[in-house]
Amino acid sequence: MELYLDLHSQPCRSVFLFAKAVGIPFEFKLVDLSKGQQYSEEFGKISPMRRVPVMKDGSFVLTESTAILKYLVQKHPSVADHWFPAELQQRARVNEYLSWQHMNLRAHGSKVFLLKALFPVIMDAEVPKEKMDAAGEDLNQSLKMLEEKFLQSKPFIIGDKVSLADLVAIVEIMQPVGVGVDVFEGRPKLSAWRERVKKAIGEQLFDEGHELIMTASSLMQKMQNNSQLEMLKPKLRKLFS
Ligand SMILES: N[C@@H](CCC(=O)N[C@@H](CS)C(=O)NCC(=O)O)C(=O)O
Repeated sequence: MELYLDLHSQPCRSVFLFAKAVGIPFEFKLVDLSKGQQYSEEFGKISPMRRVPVMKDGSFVLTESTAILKYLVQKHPSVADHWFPAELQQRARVNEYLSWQHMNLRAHGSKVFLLKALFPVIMDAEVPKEKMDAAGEDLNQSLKMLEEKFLQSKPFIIGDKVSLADLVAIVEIMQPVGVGVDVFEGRPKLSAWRERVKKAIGEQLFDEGHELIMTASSLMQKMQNNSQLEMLKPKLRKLFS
């Protein structure tokens, strides 16, 4: 199996960490987003969506991180049940979180990240304060929902054990953290949950998966000197306007 990834990307990290944590072997195919490699002819043949992650299992190509995660669970019976429980209502809880996160925690965490990491390079200007404040407020609302609706007083989202829901949540949360927005400050419950998730994945593996994003400021420098950036500018300008 091949996984096309860039570990700056949250959905790529979820697939990478899951495969490694449960011992599914794969070939790591780097698609360097900072170099615009998603627009290469070669990658276009694999996925016309030009987004990562992509999984290639023989001739079967699959996009969308949550679809890939579920495919891996279902393909490998050795994967422990708690990751995506067979029991109807537990599985529904995982699916509930995965459905919610796209337009909420992912959207809001990504916005803060993109504003901090890319806005100044793309727009050649500082981020307007009201824009940053609004993005921060949205992210706070999502984090509040994660704590109050999804986690409540349980160790993990579905109860006593880690699942795909926790994994997908933590990789999104680490995105703003990578650009210096410490969302764990003043949130002891969320911090304790992060430590449990880290332990469940394996601390060394967790840090390996997050190494790039924790030095995301270098991404800005890399992109600044990159001619491919011109291709990305119109898309990002639209996002920021
Ligand atoms: N819903 C997709 C999102 C994939 C996605 O947005 N990937 C981003 C990186 S986080 C990407 O490849 N962006 C490249 C681009 O838009 O040019 C998933 O969960 O896999």
